Amino acid sequence: MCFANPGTSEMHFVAALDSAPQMRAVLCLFEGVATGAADGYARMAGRPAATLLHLGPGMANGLANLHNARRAHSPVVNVVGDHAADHQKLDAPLQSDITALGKWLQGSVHRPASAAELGEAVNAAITSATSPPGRIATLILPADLSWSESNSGGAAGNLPLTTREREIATFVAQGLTTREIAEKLTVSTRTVEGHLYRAIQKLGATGVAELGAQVPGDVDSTSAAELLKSHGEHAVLLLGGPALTIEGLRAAARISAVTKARVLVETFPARLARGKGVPDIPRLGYFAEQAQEQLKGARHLVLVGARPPVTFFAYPNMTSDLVPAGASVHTLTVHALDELADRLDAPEPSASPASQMQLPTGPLRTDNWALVIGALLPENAIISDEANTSGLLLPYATAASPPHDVLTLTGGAIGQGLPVAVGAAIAAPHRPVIALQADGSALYTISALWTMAREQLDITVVILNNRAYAILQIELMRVGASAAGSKAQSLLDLSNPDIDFVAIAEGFGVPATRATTAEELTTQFSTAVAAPGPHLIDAVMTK
Ligand SMILES: Cc1ncc(C[n+]2csc(CCOP(=O)(O)OP(=O)(O)O)c2C)c(N)n1
Ligand SMILES: [Mg+2]
Repeated sequence: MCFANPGTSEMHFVAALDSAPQMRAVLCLFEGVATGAADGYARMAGRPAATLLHLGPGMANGLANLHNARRAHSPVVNVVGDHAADHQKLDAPLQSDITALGKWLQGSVHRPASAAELGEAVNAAITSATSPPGRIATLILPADLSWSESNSGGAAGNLPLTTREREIATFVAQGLTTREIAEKLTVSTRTVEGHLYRAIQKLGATGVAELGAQVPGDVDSTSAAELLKSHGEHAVLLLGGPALTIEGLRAAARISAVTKARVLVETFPARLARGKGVPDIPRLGYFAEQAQEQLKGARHLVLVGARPPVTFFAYPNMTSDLVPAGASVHTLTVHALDELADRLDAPEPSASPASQMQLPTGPLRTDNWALVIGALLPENAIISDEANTSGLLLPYATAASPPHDVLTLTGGAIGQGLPVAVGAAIAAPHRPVIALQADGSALYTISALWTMAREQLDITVVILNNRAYAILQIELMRVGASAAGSKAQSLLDLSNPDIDFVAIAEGFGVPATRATTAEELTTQFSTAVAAPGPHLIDAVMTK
């Protein structure tokens, strides 16, 4: 899978796509759409997509969503063209430091010096991107590599791993035995050994070991069980990343039920399982006061796939570190969670008591639109959630909806929601994707609509149109800035002129309607979800 916005230096790559039938290429009209789509793809498929970006400036346009992808631990392989080696020293107009951009993402940078090194560099980039927990690899390809001969001749050491070989090599590196892997994948141990043999031939044994640089836990399930038995009421389990599957959430709910430990989900998860039958575990609040309240009195904080909590921003007279003073912080690996629940003899959680939402009526407001979505969410949906201030009620509204996945804004760089929806829809073509998208953030990467139309992706976009950067209006008060005048307000207001999302969507080839009441949203959302292809609803909120 390749999300592309190419230029002259990538023309050979573009031309070669027709001889690689196994690679799908999707055109994105802005690099931030390509990189966000690669993030969404990785979150749903669990494997990397490539982006194709035009030198440093192209990559720079895609950086904000690569930053979100990094925070989501999404594996991504950026393929970035560069000038031919001889041309680089001339400081031609597009010349820039691409390596610095790759490093800025705290990822790996691979720059093969000759065509002979190409196979190895590609393999190293994929290996690096997919090393748990997932990172951004940048492969810089000088244009002349495309027109010089490769003498690598497909030597075993240069061949990329197949998905299965990579999966198995990763399990091995994580310490699983051949038998355990065979059971996990429901194949024979001989099959596992065969794949492993070929992976070792390709990567060497050290390469295989490096695949699994696992985040270590500093408590095991035995000591965590002791800790929670005696200090449960003063302990908080903070879940993140790979712990947010149905299995992880169920295990955490079981642990909480027998130990009285509180359980919270990190504020902005990359992918969170939710809905009927999935324990409805609250997320750590965005505002410091909320988070402090949720963590109050905790003497032990057990992190499972999550980072130690900090506030989003610094505020005057407020602490930035959310770990309660004096609390000890422990880390537990995600796969020890089930073990811990079993060790505690914790019974299976009872079915979630939440009941399906009733459809609201009246003018659309921040506090009723989400009930419509909650009541009508289709089976097996994927929600790309960039609803921002309009989304406060969403978790409540969807707790009893059919089981679904929620993808949130992991790195705070807005403009992620529509591109992530594109990637998710491509990774999971049989699942309906619902993009709940605040107006201001939508506009950063609005051209994602065109890719949705061109690829006929099954996405329903609901624009939460409050004609404002509402969060910044709130933040303006919170930072204690003195009474803001009209000039300050004008920077946070999106009216005058009002933005016509219906016209914009239609211009990009996406059928669109406008809803101003809950009844209209109900009808339009049901119709949009039932019909194939993309649709947009401009849900205009009453002030
Ligand atoms: C890349 C990037 N640019 C700017 C910001 C600052 N910022 C945070 S929220 C926001 C406005 C969000 O407005 P909207 O998407 O309409 O959501 P609302 O607050 O109205 O719910 C801005 C500009 C950011 N977080 N990321
Ligand atoms: Mg807004």
